[in-house]
Amino acid sequence: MLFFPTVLCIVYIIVTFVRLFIGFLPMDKCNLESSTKLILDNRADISLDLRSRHKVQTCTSWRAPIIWEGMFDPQHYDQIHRKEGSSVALTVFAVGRYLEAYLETFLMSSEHYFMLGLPVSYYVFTDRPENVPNLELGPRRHLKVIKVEKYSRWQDISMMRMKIISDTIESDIRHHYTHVFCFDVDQVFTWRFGPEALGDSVALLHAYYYHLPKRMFTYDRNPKSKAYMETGDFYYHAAVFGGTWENVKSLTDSCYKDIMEDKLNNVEALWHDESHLNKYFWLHKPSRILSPEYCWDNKIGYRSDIQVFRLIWAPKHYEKLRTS
Ligand code: 5GW
Ligand code: MN
Repeated sequence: MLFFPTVLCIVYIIVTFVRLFIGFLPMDKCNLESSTKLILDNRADISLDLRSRHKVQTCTSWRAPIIWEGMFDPQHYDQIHRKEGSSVALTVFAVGRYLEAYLETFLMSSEHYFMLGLPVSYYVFTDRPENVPNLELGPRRHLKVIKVEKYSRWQDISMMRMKIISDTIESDIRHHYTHVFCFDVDQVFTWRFGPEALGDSVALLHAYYYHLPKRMFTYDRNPKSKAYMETGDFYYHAAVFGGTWENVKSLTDSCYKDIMEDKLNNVEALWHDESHLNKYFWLHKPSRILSPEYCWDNKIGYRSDIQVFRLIWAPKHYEKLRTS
C-alpha cells in the first residue's frame, strides 16, 4: 500500500536535489554538459563558465557562447590573444555633425578600455578629415582617417557603411589585422571591452530587446525587402558587430548587395542596415554573441542581469544632428 507514495517521494527528493545541484539554468536552449561542446573561437573559450550566470542565457541553440560578466577570466583572454597575435581594426563613421558631437569622446574612452594590450587601429571615416581631433594614442595603437562622401539622406550614410567597410578590408585591413570590429560613434566606453569579445563572427544583443519574446522583435516584415524575415533567433544591434576580417568582409558584402537590390526594387528595410544585419545573422549564425553589457543604454534603468556597463549609448540630439 505504502510502496507507491514512498517511491514517488524518493523520486521527488532525488529530482529536487539534482535540480538544486545543477542550478536552475536557462540551459534548455543549448543543453550543454560542459563548455567543451561549445563553438570555440579561441583556445581560451574552453575556460568559459556557462553556469556562472544563473538568470541569463549563456549559450545559443547552435552552441555559440553569449558573453556575460563573470563567465570568463579576463587575464586568460588577454594572454592567449597576445600569444596568438590577434590584432584589431576598429571602424567608425563620423560624418557631418556626428564628428564634433561624438568622435573625440568615443576615441578617448576607447583608449582606456578597448582591447588594451593588443595592436589596434582606428579607421575613422569622415567627410572632413581635417577636423578629426589629434589624439595621443597608446603603444601599438594607430589612427587612420579616410575621407568619405556625405550622403544627403541619413539612411544612406548608415547603409553605405557596409560598402565602405568592405572596400577598406579588401584594400588595407586584411593585410594588417586579424579581426575587425565596427562601431557606431554615438557611444562611450566605460569599462573593459577586451579580447573575450573577439571571435570568428560576433553579434550583439540589443539592449531593448534581449529580454523580450520573439514576436516583439522589429525584424523587417515586408516580403518585398531582402531583409524580410518571419522569425529569428535574437534581435541584434547594428551599433557593434565584428569578427575575423574574412567574416566581416562576407557580412558587409552580403548586406550591401541586399541593400542595393532593395534600392532597385524601391524598398527600404524597416531599420535599414540593422534589418539586413539581422537577416544575415539569421542565415549565417554568429559564433559568438555579446550580452547587452557590451552596449547598454542607461535610460533603460536598473536591471539585475546587467552587472557591468562596458559601452554606453551617448545622449542623442537628433533634432540638432540630423539636419544638414
Ligand atoms: C545622421 C542622421 C540620421 C541618422 C544617422 C546620421 C549619421 C550617422 C550621420 O549624420 N553621421 C554619421 O556619421 N552617422 C554614423 O552612423 C555614426 O557613426 C552613427 O553612430 C551611425 C549610425 O547612426 P545613428 O547612431 O544615428 O543611428 P542609431 O541607430 O544609433 O539611432
Ligand atoms: Mn548609434
